[in-house]
Amino acid sequence: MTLHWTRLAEDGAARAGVLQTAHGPVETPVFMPVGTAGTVKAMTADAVRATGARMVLGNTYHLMLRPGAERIARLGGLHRFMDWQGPILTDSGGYQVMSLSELRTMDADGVTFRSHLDGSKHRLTPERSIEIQHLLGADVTMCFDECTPFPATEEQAATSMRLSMRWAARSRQAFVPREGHGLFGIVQGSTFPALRAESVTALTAVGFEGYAVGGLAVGEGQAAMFATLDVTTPLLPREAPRYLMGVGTPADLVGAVARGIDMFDCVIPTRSGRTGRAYTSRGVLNMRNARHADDGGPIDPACGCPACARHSRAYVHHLLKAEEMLGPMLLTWHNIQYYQDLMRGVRQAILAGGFAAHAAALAAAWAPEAT
Ligand code: PRF
Ligand code: ZN
Repeated sequence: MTLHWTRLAEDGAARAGVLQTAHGPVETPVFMPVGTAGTVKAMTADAVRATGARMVLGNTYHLMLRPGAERIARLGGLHRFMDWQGPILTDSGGYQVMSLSELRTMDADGVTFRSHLDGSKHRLTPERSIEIQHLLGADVTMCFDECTPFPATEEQAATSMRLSMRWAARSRQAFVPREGHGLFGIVQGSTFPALRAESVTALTAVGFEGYAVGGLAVGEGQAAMFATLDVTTPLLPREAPRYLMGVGTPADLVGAVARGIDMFDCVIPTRSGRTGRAYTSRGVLNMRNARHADDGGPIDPACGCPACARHSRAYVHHLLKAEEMLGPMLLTWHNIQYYQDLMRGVRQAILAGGFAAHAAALAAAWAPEAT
């Protein structure tokens, strides 16, 4: 195999391991900050690394439209372009085409769409998506798929999943193996156990370096997401890393690790940082709330990020009210720091054989109304 994941420990269904990539090792379970357009929004690459993050996500869809994949390749690839020397996973574009582009037309071969930026016409096929991800220099490349909208009938979900399975086989054909680089398949099938099982069978017959669970966190709710994981992850190869795409809140992450997931990405910590929300060991805070205006204490006393180590809640609250750029910057840093600290704690608990107790302690400290 070209990309290797070593399983170090299992604790119930939870696993701890190390993914060896061309740009270094990544300890799992891992949370990957989202760097959609060649930046983890509001953070420098050095700041992202300082939180402990070792791997970030980039997006085929955004980068092909602006500044263009061939241009990034000419400039030395995405790592050099954004000065991120750690591993990069790129999403394949299908999900973003469906959620962002205009005037989409899908056929068996691929999808034609208009850019949400300037209305220009573009086409993505499995072959072109994989080519773009090569041009970007992705360490982990994702198969081109369709994220089945929710809700879907079982028939709609079956048709959509089977299309994604044909595209997965074409993605595998188009992928050029290189040491430290790998291709992940994406399981679809909505919330239907039989379809999830069929999807796993189709993907494992082709063979991938890792397996993602797609089509979740699209409105089905946490209970249905966990129920779908319960019938999906036990079918996946034990030796390969598993990635839950676009998830989630801290409670989602811990619950998914408990169900055998190793990798995550989500815009929640970055996006909510820009809107004034802080994730903490005691729950979520709205830093725009007036009750922080005179509070000289830190956002989270348990956090060592610059926002918490050097500034008060009152200062961060003021920055947000004054619409100063530093407000979203500090809160994004804090949230990414919280997610990295959360995952480090989870990894250590799995390695020590105490994951269940650790997860229960985390959940008990997350108050619905944090203070
Ligand atoms: N497929 C791809 N990217 C994704 C998803 C998916 O199903 C999701 C679903 N939550 C997020 N990102 N390719
Ligand atoms: Zn902090």
